[in-house]
Amino acid sequence: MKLERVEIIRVKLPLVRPFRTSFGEQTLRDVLLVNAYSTDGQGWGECAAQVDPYYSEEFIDGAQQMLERWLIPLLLEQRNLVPEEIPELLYRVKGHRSAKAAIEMALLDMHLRVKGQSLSRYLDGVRDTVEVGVAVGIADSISELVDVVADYVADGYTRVKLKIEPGWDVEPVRAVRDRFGGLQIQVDANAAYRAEDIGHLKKLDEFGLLMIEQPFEEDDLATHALFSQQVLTAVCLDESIVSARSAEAAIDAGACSIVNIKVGRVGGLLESRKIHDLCVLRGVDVWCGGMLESGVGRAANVSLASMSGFTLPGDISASNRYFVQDITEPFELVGSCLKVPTGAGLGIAVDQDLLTSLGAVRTHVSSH
Ligand code: OSB
Ligand code: MG
Repeated sequence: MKLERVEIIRVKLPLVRPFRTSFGEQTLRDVLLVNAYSTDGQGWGECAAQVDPYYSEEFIDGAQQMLERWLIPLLLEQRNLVPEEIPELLYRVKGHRSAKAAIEMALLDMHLRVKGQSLSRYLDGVRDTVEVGVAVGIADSISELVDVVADYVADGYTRVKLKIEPGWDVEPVRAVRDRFGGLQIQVDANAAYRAEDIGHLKKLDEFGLLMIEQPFEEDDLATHALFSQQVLTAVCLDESIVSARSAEAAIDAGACSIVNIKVGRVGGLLESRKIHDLCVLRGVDVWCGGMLESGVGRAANVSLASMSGFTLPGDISASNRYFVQDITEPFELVGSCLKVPTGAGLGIAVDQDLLTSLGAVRTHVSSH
């Protein structure tokens, strides 16, 4: 195919509940969609970058610049664009993985729609529903946290991820553990701890958690490895894993026994597949992380999580956990699962009228 033009769409979706992590609070999702047109057809992608560069060095306005000035022009130049070759074509640009992932997603969606194949089938997915959980932000009080978790349990979620930070860890986890006996619980620190906190974090062992996600800084494999030796709970890496190569280094270093795969963080669905395959080979469990995506990115996540190695519930909750109204058909909880889209490509349709009524801002990028 020959890429002809790309529309970048920005729209703000308020979150139904503020989401607080160790790096700050978010009250809305600033969505960046990529709507790509080629000689063959059309495809959608979503950029996972956040408003502020607090989770990673990327930020959503920077990702848009990157797409407009470098990534899309580079792809517009190609006479014959093959989706599998996109990572290599974009390799010249350093980093900016979430921006790269967004355009790759749109071109894969386009390619698969033309072929009439679902993304799940393309990725050799083995499930038609995927187990999901819900990420619960830091609350103002323990009783408020317990109430929020109770709402999610009532909705059908059987796994929660509690965000932790120094001063908000052992006691909130104890309260949720005490109140919800059978609930699967894991925690995520978003790199908020330091090596001297190892002794304190080991207290989490008494709660039978599924895992502790990214306690230390993203480039600190050594402290994660040291911690992994001392703690009984499985250690999972999120921010530290940006490619199949960095996943291999982390596994070799003994820094984790579980890997969180996020399409944006690792630069796309194709790199995600590589990490999945590596982890299956190395006997490391993987699960699909989330970045508060709209239905577009959520469709990609659910499809990715249908692959065989995704053995733990993903941070891929139902649309109504995030938004009053999603911009695609909503993803709904069935038991504690979401259905994998079966339509061609991402298998979703974007509600263009809704985008317009929400005040979406559109920017066109083409070669002339
Ligand atoms: O660390 O997993 C994270 C959201 C934004 C940035 C980082 C993270 C998250 C989440 C959200 O935990 C999970 C979701 O999308 O439901
Ligand atoms: Mg995380």
